[in-house]
Amino acid sequence: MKITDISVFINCPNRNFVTVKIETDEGIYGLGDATLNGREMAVVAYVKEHIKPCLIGKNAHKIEDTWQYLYKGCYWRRGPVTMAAIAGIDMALWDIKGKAASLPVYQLLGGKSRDKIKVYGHANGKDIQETMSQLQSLKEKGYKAVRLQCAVPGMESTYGILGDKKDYYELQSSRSLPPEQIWDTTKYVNFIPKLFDEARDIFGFGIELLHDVHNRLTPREAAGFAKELEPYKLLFLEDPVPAENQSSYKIISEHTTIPIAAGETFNSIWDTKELIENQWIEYLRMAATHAGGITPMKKVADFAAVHQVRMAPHGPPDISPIGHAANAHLNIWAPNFGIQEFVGFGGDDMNAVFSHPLAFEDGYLTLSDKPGLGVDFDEQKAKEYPYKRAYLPVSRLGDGTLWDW
Ligand code: GCO
Ligand code: MG
Repeated sequence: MKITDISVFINCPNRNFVTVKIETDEGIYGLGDATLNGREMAVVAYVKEHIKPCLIGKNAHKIEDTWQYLYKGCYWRRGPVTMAAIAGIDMALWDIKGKAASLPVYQLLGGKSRDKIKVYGHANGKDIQETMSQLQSLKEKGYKAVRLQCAVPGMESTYGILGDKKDYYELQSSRSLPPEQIWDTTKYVNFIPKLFDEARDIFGFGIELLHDVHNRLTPREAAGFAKELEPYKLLFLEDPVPAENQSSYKIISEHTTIPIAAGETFNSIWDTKELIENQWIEYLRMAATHAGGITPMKKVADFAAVHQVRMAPHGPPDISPIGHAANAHLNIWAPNFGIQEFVGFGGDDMNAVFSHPLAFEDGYLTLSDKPGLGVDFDEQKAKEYPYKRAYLPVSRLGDGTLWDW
């Protein structure tokens, strides 16, 4: 089966998504997600200018060889732009292979290790009370696990609550350039334990709770913060510090028993090496869209399993339904799956453009048996939602110093 064409689409049905379509001489096509929030156009150019010409006429069944060719063959390995571009191609090739075999992708990975995928939702309030009422309504919807974020009193602005568009807290600035927000570590670390204290008081310990620090602490600040959160028995504390220096996590894990998660921005197995080999984390947040697709994620999951690290893929609204489907096939297969982040699918516009094989039921996602990834993309409808330049906010300290995100 030969690759005859590769197209790249960039559309904004609520969020910007980069979609890759590979066509073959047997009439089967495959779809992949190559979305890189805030840097979408770089990936579009990478696929169009540097990947497409090399793959036309190549054998669509050679997924591993194509992955190695794009990763090792170009000399410049790794990096989020490269790996999102490779992910788009890799997912589309798995989609094609599944359709050709009339099997869902998870069957090609080795079959099901579970019937359904446990997920966690998000409660993001402007104060503790609002966060508690969001937690209540997620619990009523069936969620068994919820991430709690809350605006910090006295901070001029903060991440973790609804943005001006009201549909997701980190949504792009309406001015189309990155908005700037002020960060204050002291106020944050003094406040968040109160949020969890209140949640356990009201809801008890029958629901799993999580929290995301978004890399804003130093290792020792994070260790102290994590220790303070221990009584509230979190499922995990995410990204307490940046992971470029992996041994920062040694300091944290030596001081606390709270399970730690990291990895949503990792794009290579090498980013995980020390964290996993030293068992400094309990959960790995890598997702197929930013890690080069399904081919490397299978290897990452197996490597993590050797060290009792479980998979908890990144599942934000800035991954398209195709990326969510790729994660779902990996999740239903991976023996060491832990939990999937899931904040719902972005409303009518997104659902008009993408169809997907997932359904939310009582705190779990189910995955249909459609061949391939089980997704589709309406190219005509997508034209109604042109790309909109959009960025995440940038953080600064009160004195103007640029801070971690
Ligand atoms: C998460 C992530 C998101 C990211 C976003 C950036 O845990 O879901 O941290 O909140 O900030 O996906 O593109
Ligand atoms: Mg995160």
